[in-house]
Amino acid sequence: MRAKDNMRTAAEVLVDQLQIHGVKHVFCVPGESYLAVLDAFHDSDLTVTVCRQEAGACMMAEAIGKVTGRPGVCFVTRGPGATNASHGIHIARQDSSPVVMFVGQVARDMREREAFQEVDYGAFFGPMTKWAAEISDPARVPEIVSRAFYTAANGRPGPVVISLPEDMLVERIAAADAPPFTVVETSPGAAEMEKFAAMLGAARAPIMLLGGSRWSQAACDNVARFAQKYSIPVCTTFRRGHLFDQTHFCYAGDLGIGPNPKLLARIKSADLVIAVGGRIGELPSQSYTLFDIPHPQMPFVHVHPGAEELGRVYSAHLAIHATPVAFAAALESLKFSRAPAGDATAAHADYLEWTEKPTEQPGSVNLGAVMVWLRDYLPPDAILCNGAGNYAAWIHRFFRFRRFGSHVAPASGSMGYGVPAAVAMKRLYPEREIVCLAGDGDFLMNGQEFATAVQYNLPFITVIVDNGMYGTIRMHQERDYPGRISATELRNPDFAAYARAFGGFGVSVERTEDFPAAFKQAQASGKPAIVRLAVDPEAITPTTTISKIRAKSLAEKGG
Ligand SMILES: Cc1ncc(C[n+]2csc(CCOP(=O)(O)OP(=O)(O)O)c2C)c(N)n1
Ligand SMILES: [Mg+2]
Repeated sequence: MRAKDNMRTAAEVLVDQLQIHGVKHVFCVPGESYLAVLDAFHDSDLTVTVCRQEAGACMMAEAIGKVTGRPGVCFVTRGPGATNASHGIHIARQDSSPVVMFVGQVARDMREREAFQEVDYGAFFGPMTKWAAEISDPARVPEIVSRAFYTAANGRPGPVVISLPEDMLVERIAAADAPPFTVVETSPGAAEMEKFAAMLGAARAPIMLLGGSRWSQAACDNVARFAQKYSIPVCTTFRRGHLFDQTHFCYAGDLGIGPNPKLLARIKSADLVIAVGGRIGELPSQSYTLFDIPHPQMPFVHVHPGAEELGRVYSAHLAIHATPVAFAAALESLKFSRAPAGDATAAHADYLEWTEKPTEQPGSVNLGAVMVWLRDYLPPDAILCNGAGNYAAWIHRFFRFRRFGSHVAPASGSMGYGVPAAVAMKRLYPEREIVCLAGDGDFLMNGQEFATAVQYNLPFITVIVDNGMYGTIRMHQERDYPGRISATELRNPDFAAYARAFGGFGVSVERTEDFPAAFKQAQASGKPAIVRLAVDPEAITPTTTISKIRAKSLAEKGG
């Protein structure tokens, strides 16, 4: 409880700083190492979500960071809590999402003895975070929390970990609060934009690649207007499909896993590539094969908010150190001596041809048909959350994202993300339709957060694509070691009964034509729901089957 003498505990100062920095939600698994913070939550205006495992809590914070651009916040206990949470920290790192994670720590007078659950967080998290620090002086709580927020949100965003010795948290101090942190935009210079205009004006087959973070709906709209004006094809990189309205005539497709071969051909023959926001990592670069390293073979513009990222892999013909928000705003006033001209219509036609109709699939459930139904049925502001697994290929291929922040999924390819992300999205946007898609393997990595959804009455629907295996790995296995199935089969629980046991709604679907009614039933239940889809294990991608992959591999190996 707060004292009346103007003195606050360090924990109270900390919780006050969070509110000053605009934090509304915190996600946590409690621990005795930060009881004083839990107590300070009690009198605060923060909305606290108590989770079932720290990875879930950290992924929830990451999802908030991803869609708002402001640090998502979680609290976890020392040793086991922090190491559990590292899964979410890795996602924040790879996805360039702002997260501030606070970790309980042993008392200062016990440090370095390997006291109960003691971990050196600087050493453990150091390479995965933008900053990892400990607050040993309670008077410095405002300073260090302020820096944590600036660091996580600005430049290339990422995770920050702050550890809190438990005896430090209960010290009473008279400390002045820090002012709210600000999101700092890095704007492109006039000279760079002039050069960009000259390069674009000279191009006859330009293409834009959108990715990364530091976007907003307004920035996405600016890019769409610009692309429309000059008919420039725009594609999105892995798990960033929400950066461009996929029904727009300039949308050229998804540059992720298993992209449209015509999109790859278009990029290879482009006479100008404009990469905005993303790092052009392993997936967008198609395992670093699409563009020559270090100097891309075609004129290449790289716009990125982190100075350290420019030139890290690609030495672009023009590197622009700017946030996507600032770059997109600057597009509006671009002047050309020769107007650019691209062929967006042809690019979009290729996209439509690739995605319009579901492909034929073995078995009685066609996941492509389910995705096509969902894309027509869900409102444009619905949010899809998912983790990793081959099932996601059907999302990328057949769903059509319309708005910024409508796809919340890990570019890091991390399993177990969908349910925590959906919990966070329903907490943040109770009025929006939230759908989680999960593989059977993927779901059970953090499926226990379904209990969190029930606890807080968060009615989102989880569609579990149940093929009885870790399908992605089985696919790779059949390619490399045909017929030698090893550690990829799964015996699953009754997922509909699982939902009911937690107090949610559950239904199992065996045929494509039964999916719409089941989905609507799940919606009507008003509860967190699971719709389990029985998918034939043969249906491993939208375009091939397990048997075909095996046969091809055996033929190649002469077996
Ligand atoms: C946390 C984590 N562990 C392991 C992997 C490796 N992995 C990638 S996909 C996959 C299998 C996914 O299985 P499932 O969720 O059932 O989806 P499916 O591929 O069967 O559609 C595995 C094990 C990963 N990406 N993330
Ligand atoms: Mg599976």
